[in-house]
Amino acid sequence: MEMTLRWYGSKFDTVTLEQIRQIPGVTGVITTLYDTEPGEVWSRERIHALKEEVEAAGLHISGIESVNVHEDIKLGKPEREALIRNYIETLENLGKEDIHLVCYNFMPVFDWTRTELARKRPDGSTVLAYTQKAVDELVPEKMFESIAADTNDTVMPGWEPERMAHVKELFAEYKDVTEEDLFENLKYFLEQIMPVCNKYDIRMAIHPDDPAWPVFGLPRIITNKKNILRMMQMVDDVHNGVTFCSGSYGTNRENDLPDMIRSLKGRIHFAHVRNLKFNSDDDFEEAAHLSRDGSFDMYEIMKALYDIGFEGPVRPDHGRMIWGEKAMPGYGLYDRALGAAYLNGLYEAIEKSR
Ligand code: DNO
Repeated sequence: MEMTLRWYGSKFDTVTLEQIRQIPGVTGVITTLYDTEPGEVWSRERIHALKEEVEAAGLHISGIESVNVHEDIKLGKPEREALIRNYIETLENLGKEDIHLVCYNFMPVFDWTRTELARKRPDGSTVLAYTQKAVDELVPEKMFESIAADTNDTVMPGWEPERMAHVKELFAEYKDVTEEDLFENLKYFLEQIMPVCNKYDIRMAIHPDDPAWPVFGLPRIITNKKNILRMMQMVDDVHNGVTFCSGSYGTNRENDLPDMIRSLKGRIHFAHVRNLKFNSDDDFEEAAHLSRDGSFDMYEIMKALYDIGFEGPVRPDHGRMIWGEKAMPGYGLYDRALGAAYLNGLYEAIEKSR
């Protein structure tokens, strides 16, 4: 496996490539063209420029997170035809630039959902947190306002203002969309893009829904073992794969994370490894990566990845905000660097004990 860090590009990230280069064992970044809109074609020139910038810093692009999927594709509207053609063109341009991993998600309207971006932990750090109660009491538009107030002047992925401007209309459009419809629309999308993925060997890695249950009455399907296996089977191609995100699948305590990893052998193309601390079944906060700071056994998660022969990129995920850092919540340098070092340590120990 290759240790990587997510990087939003020099215009958007408070963390620099030079800093990432100095984290022991980190050789690649997971990045994106953060200022593109879903549905837009990524030009080969822009991809090439991004690649050169990353390589000039002594790193390389290990994958893209994300090429976002336009809502009309998720909704299965007639407009999807042109939008899927654009998506294919983007994949083609990525393939030509020798990029072979694309993370995306199929969550309606919202990407990940948290109710607090700066909950204070006993050690004085702040973290992202979620309580079902807060969601139940909120109207979706208000959710955006409370998120926007806490972002340290950064644009949070999945919560871009342009996206939020259309929240109300989107909710109306999803009114009659069922989980079955969403599965159908995902299948349609995947079938259309598989030929280009095969041609350029691009591994698509769907990110789970976070939290792993429906929020605000919107359907959500990438939530558990049964559904993800269904998705793998419905388009049975190795390029139709998974981003295994422990922090997202782990929100549902019925998900047995090491077991899920083992059942997805060969289809996990990318891993986000982080820990959560549960205060009750529907109140959790993001902990340090260390097992004993949270509720997951990180050793078992890393061991399962090792056991299935996972060779793709892994990244520490959301970190706590520590040591006075001001950055995009979850995406500062310090705690993610600690996370990378810890995961590398676990990995070395697992490898040597085999
Ligand atoms: C949150 C991330 C997600 C993820 C997308 C992938 O920090 O885990 O925004 O990148 O869902 O498309």
